[in-house]
Amino acid sequence: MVEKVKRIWMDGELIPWEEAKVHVLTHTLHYGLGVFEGIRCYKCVDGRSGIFRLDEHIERLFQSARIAQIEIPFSKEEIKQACKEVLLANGLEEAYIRPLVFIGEGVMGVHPYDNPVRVAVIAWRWGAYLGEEALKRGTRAKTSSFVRHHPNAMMTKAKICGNYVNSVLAKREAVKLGYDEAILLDPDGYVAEASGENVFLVKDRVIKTTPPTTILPGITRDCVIKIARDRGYVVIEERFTRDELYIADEVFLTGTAAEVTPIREIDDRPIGNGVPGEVTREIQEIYFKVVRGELPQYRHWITYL
Ligand code: PPE
Repeated sequence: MVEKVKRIWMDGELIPWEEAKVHVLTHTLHYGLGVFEGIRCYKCVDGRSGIFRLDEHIERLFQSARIAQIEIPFSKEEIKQACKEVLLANGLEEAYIRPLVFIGEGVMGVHPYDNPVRVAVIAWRWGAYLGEEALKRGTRAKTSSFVRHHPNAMMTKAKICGNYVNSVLAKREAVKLGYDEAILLDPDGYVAEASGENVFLVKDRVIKTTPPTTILPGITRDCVIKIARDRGYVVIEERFTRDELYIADEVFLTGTAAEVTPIREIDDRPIGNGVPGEVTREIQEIYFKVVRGELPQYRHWITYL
């Protein structure tokens, strides 16, 4: 259960949590065309709270809206301000922030015509996405029976609400079968992404990740690529198959919610020694320092409250 906070920002105002409701004729509720973001705010080493890569997340929100042909009735600056306001209004030092742009009620039928575009920014406390244990010891994943989107069916560069039906189905299937997470293949059979994360592998100390073609190009993915290259690692963006994961030395997932989560087993095959690898642990450790403002060269990624 999401732990309730006091206020939610909705259509330009901070309103009580209980009042942030919508009508059942909300267009997005029926047809799934809406866009959203997921952002984390961390309590930094100097005691201040900092929103991690706020500019990039809001930029992607507007890009998602452009792809989905939704006109957001607020400026990027106003949405960024709203993200800060929900944290301050709720006294949240660390939180997950969810800006959501959706089409409201008006006409029904798939064409939303000029139904109002509505915006909510919600913040809540959210711990480790796949659990504390997964961060430490790694998680168990299953290649999904569901295929990730063909870009001409659902455009993956946009974080569109409806895209997540595929994620929900895959995740539910994996959990039902006793795994923690689902890895989805693209329509050509190559690894695409997990239900809510990007996928990385390490082989002979070379790091590989899916090219940003049929995936959501994650902001955490971008951080990890930069951090790894700065540490002297070679990072390749190239398609790979599920069996390349099986014989990798290490595999890990990245996402705002999941942060850097090691994978210790895929489809009942242990990855490497079946424990988080050295490179994964190094990247994870640096990532947690970066988000908390411990490393000056990455501090420009943080918007302090
Ligand atoms: N792929 C998918 C499908 C995805 O949903 C996410 C984020 C990523 C990759 C990684 O993107 P980024 O957060 O920019 O590194 N998933 C979000 C939603 C989680 C949820 O369950 O809700 C997230 O991590 O915030």
